[in-house]
This record gives sequence, C-alpha cells and structure tokens, in this order.
Amino acid sequence: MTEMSRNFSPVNTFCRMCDNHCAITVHRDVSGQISDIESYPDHPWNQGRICSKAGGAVEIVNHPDRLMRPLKKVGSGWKEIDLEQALDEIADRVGDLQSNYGPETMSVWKGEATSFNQQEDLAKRFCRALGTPNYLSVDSLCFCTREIGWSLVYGCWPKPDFRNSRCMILWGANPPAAHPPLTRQILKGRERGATLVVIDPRLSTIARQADIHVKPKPGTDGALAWGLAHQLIANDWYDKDFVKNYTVGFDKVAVYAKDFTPEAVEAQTGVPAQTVIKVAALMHQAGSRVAQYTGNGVEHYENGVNNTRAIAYLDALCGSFDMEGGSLQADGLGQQSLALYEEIPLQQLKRVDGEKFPVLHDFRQECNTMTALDAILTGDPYSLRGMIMTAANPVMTNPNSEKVRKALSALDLFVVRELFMTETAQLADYILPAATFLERTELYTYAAIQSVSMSTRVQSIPGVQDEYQFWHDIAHRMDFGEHFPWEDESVLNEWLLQSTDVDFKDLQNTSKAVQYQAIKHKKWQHRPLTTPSGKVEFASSYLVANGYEEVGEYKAPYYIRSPKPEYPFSLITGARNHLSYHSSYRGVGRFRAEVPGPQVEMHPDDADGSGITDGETVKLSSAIGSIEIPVKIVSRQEIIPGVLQATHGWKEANINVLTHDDILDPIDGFPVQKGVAVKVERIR
Ligand SMILES: Nc1nc2c(c(=O)[nH]1)N[C@H]1C(S)=C(S)[C@@H](COP(=O)(O)OP(=O)(O)OC[C@H]3O[C@@H](n4cnc5c(=O)[nH]c(N)nc54)[C@H](O)[C@@H]3O)O[C@H]1N2
Ligand SMILES: Nc1nc2c(c(=O)[nH]1)N[C@H]1C(S)=C(S)[C@@H](COP(=O)(O)OP(=O)(O)OC[C@H]3O[C@@H](n4cnc5c(=O)[nH]c(N)nc54)[C@H](O)[C@@H]3O)O[C@H]1N2
Ligand code: SF4
Ligand SMILES: [Mo]
Repeated sequence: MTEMSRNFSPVNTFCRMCDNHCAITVHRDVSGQISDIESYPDHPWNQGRICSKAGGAVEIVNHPDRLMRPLKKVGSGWKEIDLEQALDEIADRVGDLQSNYGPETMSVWKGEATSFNQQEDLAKRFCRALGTPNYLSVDSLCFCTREIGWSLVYGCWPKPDFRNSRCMILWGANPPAAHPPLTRQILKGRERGATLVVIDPRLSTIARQADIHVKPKPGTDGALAWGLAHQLIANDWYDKDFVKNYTVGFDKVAVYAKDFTPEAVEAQTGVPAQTVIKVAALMHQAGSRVAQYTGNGVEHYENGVNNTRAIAYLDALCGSFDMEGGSLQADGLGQQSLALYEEIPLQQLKRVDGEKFPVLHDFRQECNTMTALDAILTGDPYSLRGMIMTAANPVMTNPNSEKVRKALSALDLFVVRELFMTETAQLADYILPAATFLERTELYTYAAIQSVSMSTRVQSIPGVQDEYQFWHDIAHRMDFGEHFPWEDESVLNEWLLQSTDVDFKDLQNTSKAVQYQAIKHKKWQHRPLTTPSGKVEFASSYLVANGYEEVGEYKAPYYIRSPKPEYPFSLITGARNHLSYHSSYRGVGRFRAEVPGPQVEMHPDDADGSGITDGETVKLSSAIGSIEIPVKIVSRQEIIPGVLQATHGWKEANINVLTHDDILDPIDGFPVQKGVAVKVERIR
C-alpha cells in the first residue's frame, strides 16, 4: 500500500465476498478507483480481522470482463442497448406475458450473492407486487433445511455460544473455510477449556483441531444424533426440569431413541460404539454448556430436516437452549417488513410447486426451485414462462445442470442481473449489469450478537443499477410503483429502521455496529416460544397435520437404503475451500493461482483398488450424468474409504451434472447434492 493511495477518502463499510459481512476500510487511488481493502478495527463481529477473500473484491469491481452495459439477445448473439430501452422492453414483455398467461406465469429467482434478509425481502416484495406467488431462491438448497429443522423444534434457529461453552459440537460444518469469524469464537472456546467435537466424514480444517473427530458415513447424522439422545436418556443424563416444564413430546422421543443403542448406531453410521458413548459422556459433563452448530453437511440429503431435528433435540436434553455456553434464542432487529406477506397474501393463486412443500412455504414463503424448473419443462401445474434472476448461477449450482440449462432455455422471457457473463446468463434474453456490494448501501444484522450495521456505497457506475433501483424502475414502468416509493436505497434504509430503536444516523458512514438488544438468556422462563405449542417441540403436531412424522425419525439415505452395485461410491460435493466461492470469483487471478482446479478427492485404498493414480483424469458418473475430472488421492485420514468429495462451481468439471434433482427431502424439498451414488472409470 503506497502513501498516495491512502490519501484518497478511505470509506468504512462491509465486505460481502461472503455472508459474514466483516467490517472493512476501502481505499481508492488517485483516480478514485478502488485499490485496496483493509480490516476495520472496531467491529464486534470480525474484531479487526478479515480473510484473504476480502482483497479479491478489488479485482472483481475493476475486472475488465465486468458487464457495464445491458445486453439483448439477438439471434444467437448479443447487442448492447441503453438501460432505459432495456427496462422499457422488459416491463412491456412482463406485462404481455402476464396478460396472456396470468400473473403467476412470472417468477423471480434470487441467488446467494446478494445475501439474505434485505435483498431477499426486496425481491419477494417485487414478486408480490407483480402478483405472482412464484418467488424462487437459492435458499431451497442453501440453508432452509437447517433453519426449518431447528425452527420446528424451537420456533427459531438458535446461535451457538462457543466462547462460553464447555463442549462444542460441529455437525457437517467447516468454519475456517466457510465462516472465519465463527472459527475465532470456537478457538476462544477451546482456549477456555471447551472440548471440540467435529462430526464430518472428511478431515476438514476444523476437524484437524478437534479433540474428537467423528466420521459418520454421509447422510447418517440422524442415526448418530438419536444414538446420543439414547445415551443421555438411558443414563438419566438429561435435564428433567427443563424437559418437564418447557417441552412437549418427550415420551415419544424416549421411545423412538430406544433402538439407537451404540452398537446399532455403529452399524448404521460406521462410528465406533465407544465413540458414541464418549461423546455423550462429554455432553453430560458439560452440563448446559453444550454448543452445537449444524452446517451444510447435514443438508443436501433427502433426510436433512429430520436429521437436523434429531440433532436439535440434544440441546433440549442437555438443557442448553438459550443458556450461556449453549445456544442463544436471538432476538431480531424488528425492522419494518418489506416482503408484503400480509398486504398481498396471494392465497388465491396456485404456486408452481403446488402443494408439494407446504412446510417450505409456511416457513420461507417461497417455492422449491427443482420443482419450478420441472414445471417450465412440463407445463405442470401450469407453464411458467418468465423469470427475472439476480445474483445466481444455477446452471453451475442447482442439481442436474443439464436439466437446469434446458429449463431456463425454454423460458419465453429470461432476464439476468449479473456482474459477469456466466453459464446461466448466456441463456438469457436480457442481461443487466448489476452493482456490487461496494456499490450498494444496505443493513446487515448480526443475530448472534444482536447488532446491526449499515454498509456505505463506495462508488456508483452510471448505468449499473443496485438491486433496489432495478425493482423500483420496473415497478414504476408497470402499475405498482406505489410499492416502491423510496427515492433510493438510503431512504429505504431509513424507513426500515423507523420501527426500531436504532437511529439511522448512528449507522451512517461508519463500520461500527449498534447492539439493538442486550443479550439475555433463559427467555423461555417468561416468554412462550413461537412453536405452535409455545414450548420446545420434540413431537410436532404441525408436521403430523401436514402428513409427516411426529418426531424426527431416521431414514438411511438412498445410496444406503437401495444400494446399486454399479454405483459403489458415495460422493460428497461442495466442501468449501477458503478461496473458492460456489461458481463466483473464478476470474480473480489471485484466487485462481492458489486454488487448484476441479478435482475429486479419493481414499488411497479406493484408488489402489482401481489402479488410479494421483492427478489422473477419470470419468465420474451417477444415474443423472457423467463428467471427466482429475483425481486427488488424499492421505488415509482425510476421507473415509468408499466416499469421494468434489467441490462445485467449476465449469471445467461441473459436479452438478451428477447431482439429483429427483430425490428430494419430502419435508422441504432439498435435493441430493451429497451422498450421490457414483462410479469411477479410468479413461486411458
Ligand atoms: N470460502 C467459502 N465460504 C463459504 C462458501 C463458499 O462457497 N466458499 N459458501 C457459503 C455458503 S452459501 C454456505 S451454505 C456455507 C456452508 O458452510 P459449511 O456448512 O461450514 O460448509 P462446508 O465448509 O462445506 O462444510 C461442510 C462439511 O460437511 C461435511 N459433510 C459432508 N457430508 C456430511 C455428512 O453427511 N455429515 C457430516 N457430519 N458432515 C458432512 C463436508 O465434508 C464438509 O467438511 O459456507 C459459506 N461460506
Ligand atoms: N453440488 C453442490 N452444489 C451446490 C452446493 C454444494 O454444496 N454442492 N452448495 C449450494 C449452496 S449452499 C449455495 S448457497 C449455492 C450458491 O449458488 P448461487 O446462488 O448460484 O451462487 P454463485 O454460484 O456464487 O452465483 C452467484 C452469481 O451472482 C453474481 N454476483 C456476484 N455479486 C453480485 C451482486 O452483487 N449482484 C448481482 N446481481 N450478482 C452478483 C456472480 O457473478 C455469480 O455469477 O450453491 C449450491 N450448490
Ligand atoms: S469472512 Fe472474509 S470474505 Fe467473508 S465477509 Fe469476512 S472478510 Fe469478507
Ligand atoms: Mo449456501
């Protein structure tokens, strides 16, 4: 960093290279171009630390391939057009489609790259105002299973208090790659003497630090959780007062857990019976200071919701729910609602996923993307003909890529808002250049510390719109401008905070946080939970009413339930790597230099068995499709034999060509993107 570049108005704001929203300071050079990113010292979430992804934003905002002008598909090529013309044409075509085929023929799809919360609610607002129930998003394969699983039990998704914990349990999560600020909390917990248990079929970065690394077969976490419940109950190690006074359905859980003896768990999961006994004893010794966290590794299986429920029960059994050192029932900011759920309920309109996933809809007010893509191709329950997509690249990230490509190509109108020309954008009729996070201002809430911050717009590029401006401009071209009355994002932010005690001015032009509510525990003593019974629900009458199991019963994943000899391996996909991010950031030179290309990790015994050598390109196939991909033979401890791993998002070897959009969790519709039954064939 030169002295010169430091002279030009550094801006304090937040990083959104991932969903952690770390506080940063952005520097600009003499010409005003963004030139460097540093950590900002004084924010309670990242505490003056940032990871090496943050600096990549400099390359992204200034990238020569960045889209700066709207593109319209003409024949098989692209024509640059003016923004005003593009917006006029899009608004006209949306209007025509809706007049011809009904309002529900349109859909909106929001991806991961603009975070959740505010941008999501804006997109939902647009959808409602447009009059269609077909809001689609990456959520239906990102975190809904975790949120729904925990919320079915507690009415919320509790946040682990690792710093004050005595026993920290990570299920299918690798925070050093995925959530660096969480890693620091885990390390703090360790420093203070907590035991770290990591449950993962692979030796992930965090597993290397674990006191106990438990390696279940993919998709069998539910059996393990039931095994731990069995131990806690059979040994009388559960919190009887809490269970008696604040829960419903314990008897049913006690009966169901009976079969999950340590030996039965070993048979299902491959985890030695002694390990199950040891982990349960550690939980017991930690009293109510057991902090659990579930990651993506429990999802992407067709049994994810019930497996998550089984894991969630353990908090209640340990008496650690909303306890210091256990988990926090975090209070929300209470900002104004943007999503128009009540104002425009749209109950008269049939959703494109019909009645298939009522639970997903009740909790998230959105439709399942896999089912929506099917509807485009089949016209069942009706034909979905239009889509506006932002911040997503589902050709690379949704399961069954070839079908995704086919479905999106079949749309009459497909509009994509993007930074770059992606595999998905290529299928669009219009591509609109989108603002990056450094060209927006938005609120970021940090639920675990009950705090809020607001990012600052560092620069604006003429013709490159932020999310709000785009929704606003289309709404005003159609007949629902009244739902987008705010002049710009900043005015919107001020409005959002009006229902809170937080002063907009306190958040302006700073990377500081304001705590909107002091942290308090044991709120269940005086406030009912938001579950139907107001208590912790071991058993769910709501699920029974929707046709599902009362307790979180364990079902083995499909590759175990109905094994096919021709597909002998179980493939995990998507384990995060520090410098790769789904399909994004592949164009960042400094990341590309450090991240190896696509590869499939394999145990040495599996490689020996087939004569495969390290680095050799093989053909990897599932019942859905095949790709060619180089093999990385890892060391013996790094993965369990019979299990493979490949990270998603590489166009050179797109692993989602293999994953299942046809085997879905019956409760929320999550697809099988992990534990995929595959075979490996040598090419040469
Ligand atoms: N650098 C980087 N950071 C990211 C992302 C990224 O792409 N790159 N993506 C962000 C997003 S959107 C998300 S959702 C989060 C995800 O964050 P995490 O949930 O922490 O995801 P991973 O780091 O992939 O860790 C998942 C772990 O689960 C393990 N696993 C796989 N199958 C199973 C199983 O059946 N049982 C168990 N117990 N473990 C299993 C995998 O081996 C892997 O180590 O990361 C976020 N952060
Ligand atoms: N096989 C397998 N597949 C997976 C996973 C897995 O573990 N295994 N994980 C799944 C998970 S958890 C997730 S969250 C999804 C993510 O799936 P997606 O939501 O499709 O995420 P990305 O691939 O990162 O695509 C985001 C796109 O947004 C663009 N973009 C970046 N910043 C902005 C912005 O500010 N505005 C706009 N408008 N666009 C922007 C980027 O250029 C990029 O093309 O992948 C899922 N897919
Ligand atoms: S963890 Fe890294 S990439 Fe994510 S917000 Fe923080 S600094 Fe940015
Ligand atoms: Mo995700």
